[in-house]
Amino acid sequence: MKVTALAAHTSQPEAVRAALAARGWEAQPAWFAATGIQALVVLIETITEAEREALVHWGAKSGADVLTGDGWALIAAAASRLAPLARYDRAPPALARLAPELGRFLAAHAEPPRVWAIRGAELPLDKPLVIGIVNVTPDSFSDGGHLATVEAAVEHGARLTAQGARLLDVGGESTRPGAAPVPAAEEIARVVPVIAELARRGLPVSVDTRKAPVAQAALDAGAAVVNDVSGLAFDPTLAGVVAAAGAGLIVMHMRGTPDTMDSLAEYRHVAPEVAAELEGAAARAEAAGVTRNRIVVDPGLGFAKTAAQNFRLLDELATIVALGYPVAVGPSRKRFLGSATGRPVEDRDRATAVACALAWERGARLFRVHDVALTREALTLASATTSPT
Ligand code: PMM
Repeated sequence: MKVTALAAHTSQPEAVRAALAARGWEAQPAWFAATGIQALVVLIETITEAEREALVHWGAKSGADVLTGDGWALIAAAASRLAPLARYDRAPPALARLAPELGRFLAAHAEPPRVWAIRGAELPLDKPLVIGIVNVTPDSFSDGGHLATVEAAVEHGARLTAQGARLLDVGGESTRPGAAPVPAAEEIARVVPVIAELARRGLPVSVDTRKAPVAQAALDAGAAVVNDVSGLAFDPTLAGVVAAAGAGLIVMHMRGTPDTMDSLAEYRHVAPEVAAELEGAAARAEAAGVTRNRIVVDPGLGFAKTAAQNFRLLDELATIVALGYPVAVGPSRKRFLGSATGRPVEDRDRATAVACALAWERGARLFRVHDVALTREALTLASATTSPT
């Protein structure tokens, strides 16, 4: 049985909390009550006919809306009304299979992750966490060839940190559509001197790579995070390297390789399908020993998605957030922003900042961007608007 939360992007709980607080309720019970009455929509798939009948019966009794078809049901109800279905002692026996999945989802909804454990540190997620991009590639789509020397790359990283980046993502292989693969030795030669110097200066670094030998060399040079755009699909030994180092891991969604991904952008409903594939990648990471509190998931905007699919995914980001892992997004300067604004790649930083603010509202907590200062300003405004005071 598979449970997917359909996007419920709304600031309703905060409004309810404020109403209760204004009437004398203390902070904790007010928040608990506010999240309890929030309306959720949950899609349940691969159910039996008996389970479907039991759900319809339960819906009629409990006043929840249940829409069903062959092998699936969609339930719309307040979180507190759904909660009994996640309890073995309260759920109808015919729905016992639903309890563990629904329980995981409701727990993540009530208590989203507040910190991300990386190697040697815990990064708080109560405020937006901006990741600055340091590409040391000759051919990345927006900034390839800009940082031709180690010194230039390190100075760029230091500048992004001064602008508010909490992590610097160093990449040595372009992943733009159709990009040629780079041999591991070449990628290591590009990234390691930059990572070593940034780490020596005490700046937290992540390495953007799909390859275990590159990840290992980067971790040896002082990286604290591995950012894998292939979602552990390219090199099955990568997760083991991350686990052994106790590093943080970003698993991003894509299909195929940069060479083939554009032809694989076929979805019936993009957000639940990306969520399911990301959940599989995170499970592979955990099976290899990466602990749950070290994993961040990223829907991979621009990777194996059309412009329309990227916008749909951005709007339905709460479906990815409902997996219970912190969510990162990387819209920076991408084609789908150009398709909406008509702006060329060198003039997409404002659109990037707006996309990040929209993603924050929908539950994303980490933002991988080129222009840190501009995005940080937009996110400061977004988080000032949505965070409880
Ligand atoms: N995008 C790019 C590269 N790495 N990593 C994550 N986690 N998320 C992304 O969206 C992402 C990424 C491509 O952009 P670039 O060539 O400008 O670095």
